[in-house]
This record gives sequence, structure tokens and C-alpha cells, in this order.
Amino acid sequence: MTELTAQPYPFAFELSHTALMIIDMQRDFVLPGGFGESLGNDVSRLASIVPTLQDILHAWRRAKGLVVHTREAHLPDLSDCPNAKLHRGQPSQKIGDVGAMGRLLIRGEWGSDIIDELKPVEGEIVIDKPGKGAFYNTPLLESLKRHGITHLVITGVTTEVCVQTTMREANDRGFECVLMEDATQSYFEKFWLSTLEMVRAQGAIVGWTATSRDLLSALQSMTP
Ligand code: C5J
Repeated sequence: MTELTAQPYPFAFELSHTALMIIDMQRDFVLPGGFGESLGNDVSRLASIVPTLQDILHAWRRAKGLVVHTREAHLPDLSDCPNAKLHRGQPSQKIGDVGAMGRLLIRGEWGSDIIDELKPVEGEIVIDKPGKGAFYNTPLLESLKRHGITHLVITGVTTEVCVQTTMREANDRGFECVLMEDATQSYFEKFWLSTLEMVRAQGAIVGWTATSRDLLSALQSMTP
């Protein structure tokens, strides 16, 4: 059992029962010209966590831990995209419209894939999800159970939307979750901070938060 320095108190985990989750680090959210920008957001805030995420991913791979990547991506015929989601927010371009990187948030399109810096490798799990939470209408729960996973190290974007929703879904399903403070980001600074504060409040009501520095040093001590 490893003890990771975390808030509100140390997070204990066994690597063989813990998965690193990298949520929605897709070109559509992180690069200019994608879905995130079509909603009027400054995407550079999200790109700022890429080097930290690379450090965590490489260390996790060296330690031989399980990695799960998610993508918010819909079927080409949009049959898995409710009208409410499609039309919400009056974006300049809707899900499925053709943007600079292909059809926005559509499976198989260049823009909906994961950025080159964090590209999945063989043996890692990739989950396409139609909702904000990674457990809704996906095989994620069965897949985690098959691998004996009980604990999740959660990273990615955006902190208060897909990351927080997934963490709450995981918590309700009995997973112990730690959110990496400097490996998650939002288009809004105050939402990033509020999410960190609310998940770890009341004695880790949703889960823990920790920094990449502490995770990397914990991983170093367990890597041969
Ligand atoms: C959003 C996400 N923000 N991955 N998706 O629409 O957080």
C-alpha cells in the first residue's frame, strides 16, 4: 500500500488496483478551431497542463499501472446525442458540424482524437463516451472491474464538467478517487479551484486532491 500526500488526508492505494484516468484530452477541447473554442472559450488554459500530464503518464507507464483515456465523442449519425445537448448554448458550431479539424466531437474525426503528446499506446483502455460522465452509456465500469480496479487517479479536462462528473459517478460506484490538482484544468480559473475545494470538503466527500509532484515521488519510490 502506498500513501500519497493529499488533501484532506493521505490517499492510500495499491498500484495494481489503481488506474490513471486521463479525461478528454482531445484536440477538440485543447486546440484552437475545435469544439471548446466554438463555445467561446480560450483553449490555451487547457493546453497548459499537457507537460505535467506527460510526466504523470510516462511515470505511470514505467510503473506498469493501468491507463484509461476517455473521449467525449458521438456516433457519426448523432443517434447517441440528445437534442438538448446538441442545441445547448447556441454555439457558433454544433456537435457534428464540420470544423477546422473535422466534424466536431464525432468519433473517428481528427479533432475528436487525443492530442499527440498523450496518445494512447497498446494495452491502454480508450473509452468513447456520449455524456460528460465516463460511466454513462459506456463499458467503463465492467472494464475497471475486469482489471480489479478499486482506486482512480483522475486527470484531464474540464475540471468542473467531464472530470467532476466522472469523479462523482466513480464515487457513487464505490471507487476511491484522487484528483490531480495541476493535471486538470478548466476554461475558468474559479471553476477549477471551486471543484478542487468541493470534492475534498467534508472529509473527502467525493474524493481527495493531490499534486503531480507528490504523485511522481510516490511512483518513483515504487518503480524498480
Ligand atoms: C465539456 C468536457 N466541457 N470534457 N466537456 O463540454 O469537460
